[in-house]
Amino acid sequence: MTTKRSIQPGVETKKTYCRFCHNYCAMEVDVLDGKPIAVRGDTSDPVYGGYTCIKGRQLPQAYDHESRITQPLKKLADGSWQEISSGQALDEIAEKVKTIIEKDGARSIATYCGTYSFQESAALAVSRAFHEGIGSPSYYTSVSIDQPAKGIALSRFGVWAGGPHSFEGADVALIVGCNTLISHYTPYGGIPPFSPRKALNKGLKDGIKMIVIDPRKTEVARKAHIHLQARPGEDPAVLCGIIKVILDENLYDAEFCEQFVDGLEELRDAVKNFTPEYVELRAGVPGELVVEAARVWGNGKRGTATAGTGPNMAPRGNVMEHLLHVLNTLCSRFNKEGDKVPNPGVLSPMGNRKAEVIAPWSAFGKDFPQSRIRGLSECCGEMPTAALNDEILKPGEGQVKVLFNIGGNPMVAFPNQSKTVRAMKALELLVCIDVKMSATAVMADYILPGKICLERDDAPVMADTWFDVPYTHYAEAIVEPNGDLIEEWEFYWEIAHRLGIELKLGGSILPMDAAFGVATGGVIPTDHKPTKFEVLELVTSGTKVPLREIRSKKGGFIYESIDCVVEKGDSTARLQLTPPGIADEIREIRGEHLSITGIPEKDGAYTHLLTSRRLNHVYNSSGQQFDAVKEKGTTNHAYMHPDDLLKLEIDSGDLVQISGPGGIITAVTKAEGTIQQGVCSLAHGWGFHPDYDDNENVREIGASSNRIISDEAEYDPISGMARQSAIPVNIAAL
Ligand SMILES: Nc1nc2c(c(=O)[nH]1)N[C@H]1C(S)=C(S)[C@@H](COP(=O)(O)OP(=O)(O)OC[C@H]3O[C@@H](n4cnc5c(=O)[nH]c(N)nc54)[C@H](O)[C@@H]3O)O[C@H]1N2
Ligand SMILES: Nc1nc2c(c(=O)[nH]1)N[C@H]1C(S)=C(S)[C@@H](COP(=O)(O)OP(=O)(O)OC[C@H]3O[C@@H](n4cnc5c(=O)[nH]c(N)nc54)[C@H](O)[C@@H]3O)O[C@H]1N2
Ligand code: SF4
Ligand SMILES: [Mo]
Repeated sequence: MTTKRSIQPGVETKKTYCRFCHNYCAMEVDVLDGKPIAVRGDTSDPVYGGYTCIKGRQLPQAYDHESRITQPLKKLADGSWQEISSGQALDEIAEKVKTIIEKDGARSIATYCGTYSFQESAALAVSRAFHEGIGSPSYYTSVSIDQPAKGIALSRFGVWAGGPHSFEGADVALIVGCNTLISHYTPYGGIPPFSPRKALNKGLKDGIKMIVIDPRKTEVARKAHIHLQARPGEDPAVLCGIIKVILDENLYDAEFCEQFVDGLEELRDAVKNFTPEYVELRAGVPGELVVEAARVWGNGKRGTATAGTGPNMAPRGNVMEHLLHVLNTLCSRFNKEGDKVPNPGVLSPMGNRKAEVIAPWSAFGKDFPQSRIRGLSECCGEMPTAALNDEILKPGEGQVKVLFNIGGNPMVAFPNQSKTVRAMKALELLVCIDVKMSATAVMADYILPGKICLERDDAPVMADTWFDVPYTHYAEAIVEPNGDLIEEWEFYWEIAHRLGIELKLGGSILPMDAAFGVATGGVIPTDHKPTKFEVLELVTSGTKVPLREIRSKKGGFIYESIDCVVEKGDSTARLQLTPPGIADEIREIRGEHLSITGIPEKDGAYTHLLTSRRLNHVYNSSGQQFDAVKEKGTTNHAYMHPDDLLKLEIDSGDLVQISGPGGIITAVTKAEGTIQQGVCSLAHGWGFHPDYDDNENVREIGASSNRIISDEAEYDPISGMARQSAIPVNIAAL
């Protein structure tokens, strides 16, 4: 894995990939005396071609930044921290866990896997195995406060086993509230995020027409042929309007629908009153532009409709995601029999892709472990994170007493910050694996310092089928660990070992994973500690290329020999355009009372709708401590239209008070001419902890949007997710 360079005596250049975010850019790192001294994109990588961003370039600073925790910390009775060894910390934690399981049952032990559990490639599989092993359903991840609607919609709709069209080769793309150029996030078929500007420009050059729905003229929207600058939260209405045109003008694939689809007539009836005039009134976009969007979409041959976080976090995310499946299905934007599947996955098990439907499956409801809160249940294999605070606070059988917070930051990520404070305080044991003293770690009983990516082995398990070619990359640890550190999977192994619990990796959780994702199999040895490589071999069991072979390559590699063509199908299952409840929900949306300006009356009086967004230089609450990032800004601005600032008689940069259903924050405004009037766009993950900051130092630390979001005022009935975007708020000058 090592190539010598003569830049400085003793410096070795090693290949790896960045895991600051989920984009996994291939990198070269100069290492001196076991420490990283410089990073740059690996220009020889066949997928990334040298691409990096400002966040990843901070990895050498992240390695020994003054904010980094390098020794396990235990909180003493007087609130001070004591440095202890990881062995002692694990012994004490295991002892406490054992006592609490005996006293309160296994359900009292909960895990919350935050974003960095997704970057450590064995964390999810092993933490899940731990919960299976002790018999605790209290397993939570950030997915249920991100886009739980994606899993819910698939489970109700069914899946086309041949897979969706890719961006490459498409002539049309419909992108709803997803800003890949900044977030490097893209759902199947969206803009490839690996070097996103290059991929987008290539697509445009090849003739792709993009339709973007976003209340902001985002970096992606600026490249669109049609930008529908719809009012936040009104995506279901816009999508129903588009579907109505597709159906009315016969722009759909009737033959495909006849063969593989149920519910066409009921759908037609449900959307019949979403006329262009109605959509214009309701969503604030010209009706003729909606018709044009429908025609551009419907007349295309290849391309996928996808959505990002914004519309998923607004109300009715489940319907919104469902309507995207409807659009893709009506126009049969799928790989058909004989088509090549660009990437069936390298770390995923062998298996054929067929031109057939995987039937809908049950993913939530009465047959699953029940939440004790708001009538919710486990959903798509995990409990609803928006209800975790209440599971901690509500006494009685099943009350959560212990929380392992793995690479997450509930204090700024969970809705209703004041409730999160109470919940974290109520725990008998809070363990955080983190790299810095986060707003949540400050409340922990134990902080175990995690490794940064350069210090550990990983394979891009999560991204396996995201690449648009059969690409993968095994990254070995390339620097010495800077302290007494622990990996996320290792934490669970160490506790399981001390409790004598067997860690059995399960199969795929959803049929969707079996079709598109990675399987896990085997038993992790409990009596002796396996290496990370051995664990990853188990996590990727059945992989198309042996992990050992992948490890032996230098850097990322495309496995050209993996060739997958969609075979003839034999299943009789059908995709469901209107599974139970969907048509009624669409009619319910149409039945909502609107004011004369088109705004639904149910939200009452408010001055603005607050929307979520991402910022280039930080990753949620990560990165704010680095010098180069601070130069980009030390606050998360409240972006507003200049005319809105004028109405408040303030200038860009002045402070405002934003009051929402869950509380009040102060924020620093910034004028953005291309944002819709009446919208305020604010990134989450900023601010700190109400016991330590009081909205005063917002220019230095930013403002927490979750301080004003309520988990109870409005939430999704299936996932429990709070209204995290398109939130009615009142904004006043300070
Ligand atoms: N209002 C509102 N709420 C939201 C959202 C929103 O848009 N608006 N977005 C939601 C979404 S999409 C998500 S994914 C969640 C995010 O929810 P979380 O994952 O809970 O939040 P993060 O801020 O990403 O927390 C990451 C934590 O990991 C730590 N960390 C950084 N590097 C490492 C490392 O190498 N190892 C380890 N172990 N830890 C590390 C950081 O210091 C930080 O404390 O928030 C959700 N909440
Ligand atoms: N640089 C950077 N990258 C990140 C992150 C980060 O913090 N910084 N966070 C990571 C995480 S956890 C995730 S989940 C992904 C998310 O990735 P994306 O989903 O691409 O996130 P955003 O860039 O916020 O794009 C969401 C868009 O939705 C729009 N929007 C808000 N409300 C609505 C609405 O009601 N309707 C419509 N149509 N649009 C709406 C916003 O204006 C915004 O442009 O990004 C990841 N990548
Ligand atoms: S986009 Fe940036 S942070 Fe994400 S993996 Fe690439 S370099 Fe790292
Ligand atoms: Mo996320």
